Amino acid sequence: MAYDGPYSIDPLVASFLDRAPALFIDGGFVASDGTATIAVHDPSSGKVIAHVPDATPADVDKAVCSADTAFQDGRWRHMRPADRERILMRFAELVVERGEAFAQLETLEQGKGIAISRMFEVGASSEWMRFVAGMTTKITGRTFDTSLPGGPQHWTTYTRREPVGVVAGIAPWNFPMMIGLWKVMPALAAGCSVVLKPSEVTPLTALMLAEMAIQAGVPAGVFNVVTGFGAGAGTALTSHPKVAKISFTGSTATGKAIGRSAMDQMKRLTLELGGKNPAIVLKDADLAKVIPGLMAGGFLNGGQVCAAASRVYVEALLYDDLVGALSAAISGMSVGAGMDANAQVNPLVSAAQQAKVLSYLDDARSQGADLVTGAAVPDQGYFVSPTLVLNPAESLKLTREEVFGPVLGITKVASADEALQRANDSALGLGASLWTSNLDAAMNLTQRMEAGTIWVNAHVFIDPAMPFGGYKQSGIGRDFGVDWLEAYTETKSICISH
Ligand code: TXE
Repeated sequence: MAYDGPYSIDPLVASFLDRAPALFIDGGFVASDGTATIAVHDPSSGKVIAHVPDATPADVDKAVCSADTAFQDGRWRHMRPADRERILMRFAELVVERGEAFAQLETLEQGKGIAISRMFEVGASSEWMRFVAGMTTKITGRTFDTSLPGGPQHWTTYTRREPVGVVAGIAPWNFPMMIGLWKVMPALAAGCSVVLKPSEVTPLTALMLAEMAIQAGVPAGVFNVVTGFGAGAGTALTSHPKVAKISFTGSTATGKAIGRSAMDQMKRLTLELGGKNPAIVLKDADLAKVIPGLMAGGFLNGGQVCAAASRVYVEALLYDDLVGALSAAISGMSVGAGMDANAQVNPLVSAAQQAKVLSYLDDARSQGADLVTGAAVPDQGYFVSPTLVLNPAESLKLTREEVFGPVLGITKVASADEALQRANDSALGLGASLWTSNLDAAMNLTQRMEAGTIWVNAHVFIDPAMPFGGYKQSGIGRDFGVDWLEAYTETKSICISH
């Protein structure tokens, strides 16, 4: 449908929306088998900007079979690694060349600030893409001596790493493009085929990405996209017998459900789930670093970040200064649509997410919690004002559950030990930060904090070289790092007697 919003948009975005996005199967856009569609909304206005198909089980089967055929005939995995690497590098270049269109499309469907879309969804994504593309030529096994009868001179034994097969990538709506690429790129680098299902809330950039991959030279069938709801298309995809591996990012509840069903067919699994991420501020911390660090850590993308800071434990000496500075910062933020480059507070992704976040705040208010609300937000669109909750009681839902919105709890503690004990008292363990200028404290506490990533004097920074994933119920497995492709390959031992 034609875009009729208030912003002047890139012609590539306009023509993409005009074309009525369809499923992407076997190298091109195809109509769904069924007639049901899903409306995509602009979160700043609530207006519908596109419709995508709600894929049927038959559509999903078609996509998986296309991926499986491509895997079985070897059109991708048997290609010379140097050629695959070049194609994936070209894919990254095309994403950069179309960067403005990708950034705008992401902002239009997700709501985040256009500068954040440019910086993360395009800029950071392209760095991840190149990092992974380079791994295509560096997949290695090992040789080793065994103690089998006759001695090692009569045996040659080694391992090969082979692509696992068809990968189902299930992506969430907070960073749809970047997280989608975190599923697609390692799968492709390893030689797998992939079917990506973006969130029903933000399905558009995944479809544009698939088009770019084909233009870059990825063969038809190797990268497919199905759009649809989790309960329908998502379940059909993750339970499909021809899917060998699932890579999922999303809520802990859905991750657990997918994990249970994956076990029936022993599918390989990477789960990156929710966080309730603490930030410990010691009395010797430098507030000039803490304030901007927690503003970014807590409010980037409206707090819709799995590693976002959500529980701050601050030693008493700094409590008043910290609360004062953060209160002033949130009240002075400018508010507006993501397409408005000057707006610092942008809408949340959906009416449902807005209602969910507001319900946590209503619960806190009804229990007498002390709330500091930031800049006023408009009624139209899915806005929530950045909010501090001072010394939230343990009984509040927002103290223990992932809110996934612009809400930061700040608790005064008597000591570093109390902060550590409270920080670790969670079923989740994705990220955590420590703010201090005391090296001994940093060395001691980083070893005792329970999370997959610990930042010191920073929060929420991630990098392709740095493994990322969760302790406890925040997930299984790690993304990124030099071992990333292990999760997309099987180890085969070869044992030759001679
Ligand atoms: O998540 P889901 P939703 C949290 C956040 C949010 C809540 C719900 O708190 O409010 O989760 O959001 C697909 N089989 N996070 O409902 O259900 C779904 O279509 C296969 C945190 O969007 O986890 C989407 O593509 N797939 C999180 C993806 O899973 C299924 C980021 C994520 O949806 C499925 C997003 C099923 N049975 C939300 N059910 C983070 N920590 O990064 C759903 N899906």
